[in-house]
Amino acid sequence: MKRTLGSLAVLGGAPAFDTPVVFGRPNIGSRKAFYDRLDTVLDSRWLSNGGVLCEEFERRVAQEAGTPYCIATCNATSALQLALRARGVTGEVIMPAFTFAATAHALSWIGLTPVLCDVDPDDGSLLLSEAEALIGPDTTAILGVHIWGRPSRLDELTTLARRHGLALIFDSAHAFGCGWNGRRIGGFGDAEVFSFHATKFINSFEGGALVTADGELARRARRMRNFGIAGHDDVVSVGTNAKLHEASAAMGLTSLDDMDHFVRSNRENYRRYRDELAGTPGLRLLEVDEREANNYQYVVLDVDAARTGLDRDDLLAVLAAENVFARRYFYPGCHRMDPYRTHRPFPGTDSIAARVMVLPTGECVTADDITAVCAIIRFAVERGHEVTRCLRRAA
Ligand code: T4K
Repeated sequence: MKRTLGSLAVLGGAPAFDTPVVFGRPNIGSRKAFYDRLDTVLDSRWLSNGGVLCEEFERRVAQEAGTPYCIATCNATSALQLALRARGVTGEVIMPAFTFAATAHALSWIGLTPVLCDVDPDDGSLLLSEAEALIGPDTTAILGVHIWGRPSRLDELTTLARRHGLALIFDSAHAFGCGWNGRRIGGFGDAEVFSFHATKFINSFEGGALVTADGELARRARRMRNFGIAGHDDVVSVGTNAKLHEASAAMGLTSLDDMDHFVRSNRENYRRYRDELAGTPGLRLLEVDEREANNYQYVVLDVDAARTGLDRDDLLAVLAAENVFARRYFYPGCHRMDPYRTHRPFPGTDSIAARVMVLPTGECVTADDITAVCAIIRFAVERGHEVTRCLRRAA
């Protein structure tokens, strides 16, 4: 328990945790189920190229997402590119500046131009009026992002895209298992893309999936995933290698087996953080709208430095010294990254990117860990101005 400023590890005290408490530690699921699946794969000597586990994974992802078609891929970045290519997107694509670099990279890497749009500083969702103003003669698509699994103004974006005849793709990397108004994320727009990277709610080590209700788009994307080959050796389109191999599918299936348990434990962690931090001035845990279903993979803490006296980065440093590794998700916004730098102002993105952090959660984080982490956060924030002064003096 921290009772004096000097007891904070960042100011010379002993760290609260011997073993690091880390954001992004994957949930693993049943090792036995995983090893059994791997044995099946090895016995079959069919390791990739649309193996039985990959096909089973696709069926189960489609079922969870409530979509008729699923194409599993080696990661979400490739799945985004397949979706864009298969939908025939060209020229400019409007996307939020507040996202991981992969959203913009997916576009640039295949010769599309990301047109960055500012976001609502409260929840990180695309600013609709600005998005509409950015539509020009070369715009062919909008790429929405369900940041932290929070549905991205789905109804409004659907209307906007329809009104302007634009394709609508969703980067749903964070949003597997999430929903909006009784519908699963996965069934919106022309296509949606999930990530199954190790840090995601469901993981296949690395992996992704494109889901869609458009059979023709799905057929094209499936072909492009495998070098544009139709049948055995007939190359009928450009393509890439974006296949999900069987070991990854084995992990993805094992992770899916425990999906309900992962949501429950994530939700318990979220509620514990919320209760522990409730009433601390200047701190706000991002809430889930009652129209949403969420996987609770991201516990997002918003730090209002004007009220706490301690800004987000200093709070991160305080926690890191205690062996608690929270993360800035996402910083600094694509508009401040070298490949996408622009001189237009992005006040919403700048604001939220400076304020939020994601806290450690998942099955590796215990209830006692959360109680202890929150005690450190409360103490540091209650003495925020003094902590800041000490940190500046020490620098
Ligand atoms: N769109 C959005 C909105 C995304 O956030 C992402 C990816 C994509 C698209 C593209 O999806 P993929 O193509 O990756 O499927 C990670 C991931 O590599 C990336 O998938 C993810 N988003 C991005 C936000 O984060 P880093 O740079 O944060 O990873 P790293 O190594 O710093 O790890 C983060 C935390 O997780 C650390 O605290 C360590 C912990 N960790 C990580 C791994 C990999 C573990 O404990 N175990 C692990 O195995 O990139």
